[in-house]
Amino acid sequence: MDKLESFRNYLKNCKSIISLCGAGLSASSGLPTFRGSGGLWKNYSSIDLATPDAFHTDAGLVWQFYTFRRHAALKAKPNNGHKALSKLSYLENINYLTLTQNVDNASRIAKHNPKKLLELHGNLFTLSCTNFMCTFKEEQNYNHPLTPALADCEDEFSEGSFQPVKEIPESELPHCPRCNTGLLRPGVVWFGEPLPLKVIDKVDEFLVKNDPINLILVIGTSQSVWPAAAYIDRVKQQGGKVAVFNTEIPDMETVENKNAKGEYQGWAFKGDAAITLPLALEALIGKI
Ligand code: BJW
Repeated sequence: MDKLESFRNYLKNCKSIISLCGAGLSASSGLPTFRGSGGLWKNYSSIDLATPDAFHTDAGLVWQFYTFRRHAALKAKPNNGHKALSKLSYLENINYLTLTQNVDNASRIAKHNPKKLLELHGNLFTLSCTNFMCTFKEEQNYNHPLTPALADCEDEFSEGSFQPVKEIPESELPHCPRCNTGLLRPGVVWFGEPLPLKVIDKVDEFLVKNDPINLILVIGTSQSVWPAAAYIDRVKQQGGKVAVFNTEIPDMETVENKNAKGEYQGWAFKGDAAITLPLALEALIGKI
């Protein structure tokens, strides 16, 4: 039996499915990934800029990075991978949940069922106040630029070529409209910060209530960030199988390990998730 047929056969008997999504899902919508050649912005590493340290050291630099990201996300259109998951999220005969590490809003714009979408690393369009005494949080703010000093950060993604960034004094960065003193920050989860407790609790609740989860779709993620990547093992521990959708699958044989009878125990679909995912799910969701 070929791989796609084997996957589709397994899929049709699944009662509970989780997807774990990463930056690769939005790559064909024109949004850069974090790691590899796609992970540079004006010669800075995207990973180094997504940290509390970077924000404390140079909030102006980090705000320029996030202004670029917000603008790119506002321009981007969801691709067929987002649309496939959106369709999956409305099927009534499957217990389903999407865990996305992406902060770009693309799943929401693809009209994903909001009750079945958890944003593990927050959202680019959420703003919160950094003043310890202030609880201001705005869930969705699409203004661009947020202050006049942040205009002109929206130039195209520049891979490797150095383009200097401006120095912006703190007084010209977004400030809290409630306390008027605190600097605003993007409502995303940086390294060393805890994931939102409410979100972690909802994932746990789903995993316990729907044990065993039959399948986890691992889509466009390097699986290098914790605790997100740990959900893959958690599903495996419950006896569930793994299907990976990625342009790079270095350990193809490990993912696609077969049992003694030669039957697939997991699947690796190498290629653009915007193409491979809708195709793999077609029997459930129809054509996109
Ligand atoms: C395609 C494609 C196409 C391309 N189709 N595919 C040592 C061991 C274990 C853990 C740790 C450790 N040291 C530190 C930690 C914890 C740390 C961590 O995981 N570090 C690792 C790097 C080791 N984790 C944390 O700090 C987390 N918090 C935490 O643990 O808190 C504990 C705590 C508890 C209580 C109090 C205090 C603390 C937080 C992690 C937050 C991650 N944040 C970021 C930035 C978010 C904001 C923003 O977007 O700016 O999240 S970092 C970045 O990585 C971003 C992403 O969501 C995340 C994952 O990246 P992703 O999505 O996988 O992207 P890439 O680029 O890595 O991969 C893209 C993939 O797509 C590639 O595989 C391509 O091949 C593929 N691809 N085109 C299909 N068309």
